[in-house]
Amino acid sequence: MGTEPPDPVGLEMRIDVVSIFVDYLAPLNLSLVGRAQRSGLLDVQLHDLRGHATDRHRTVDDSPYGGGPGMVMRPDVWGEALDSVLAQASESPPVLVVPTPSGEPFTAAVAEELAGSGWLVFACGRYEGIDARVMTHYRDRCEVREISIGDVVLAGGEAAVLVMVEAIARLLPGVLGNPASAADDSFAPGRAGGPLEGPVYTRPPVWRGLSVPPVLMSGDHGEVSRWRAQESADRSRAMRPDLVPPDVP
Ligand code: 6GU
Repeated sequence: MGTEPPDPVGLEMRIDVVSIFVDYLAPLNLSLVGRAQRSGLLDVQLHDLRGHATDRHRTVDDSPYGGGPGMVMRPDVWGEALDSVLAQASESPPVLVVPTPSGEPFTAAVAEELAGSGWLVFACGRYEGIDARVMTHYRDRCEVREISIGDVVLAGGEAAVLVMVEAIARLLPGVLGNPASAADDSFAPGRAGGPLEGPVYTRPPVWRGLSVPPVLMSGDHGEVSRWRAQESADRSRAMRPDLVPPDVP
């Protein structure tokens, strides 16, 4: 009763994450991404970078050539770690994703591109970043994407990996219970009205003196669609004028 194994489904994607704080990635076992793993659609493997350090103190960083503040992650340690992940080879090499505030912006289009790859390897930097020769070297062996999740600086790539993996996993076939719920999301391709989703309401019909807009209870689907498109356009203009094409008279 309620203990039957889930229906067998095919593996859609493998994700490896290399980090010095693998515990930071524990939330990948929760919610949508955790469910995708348990149902066999997604295989996530975490790897401790320090396991590839060679000295007694398991050092992963050193001071920057040319001077300056902070520390840089050593290429030799990263090389050992990534070689061991890449050695678990499938037919085609992975896309190596390096989260960094100096990367290309993470967008819905980038998430879709990455969702089309069967194997992603995330290399989480900390401190001032990873020695640039690591990215140069692996560009000869696989596709490398240096990606930023926004114009803000995080302490390391782990929180960015949580963001990217959740955005990518929900695009994989079978991961969302109701695929229609992705179709009218903000930033979904080809959305009508405007790029941002408007307000949503549920019961009760009056809460603390506030009513649900009557059009939503009218039963007139055409009116509801027009109202939602208008709300979406108004919200987009207010919140993200950069996304709204200028009015052509
Ligand atoms: Cl992907 N990593 C770090 N460390 N900081 C960031 C970022 C990524 N995106 C924005 N800030």
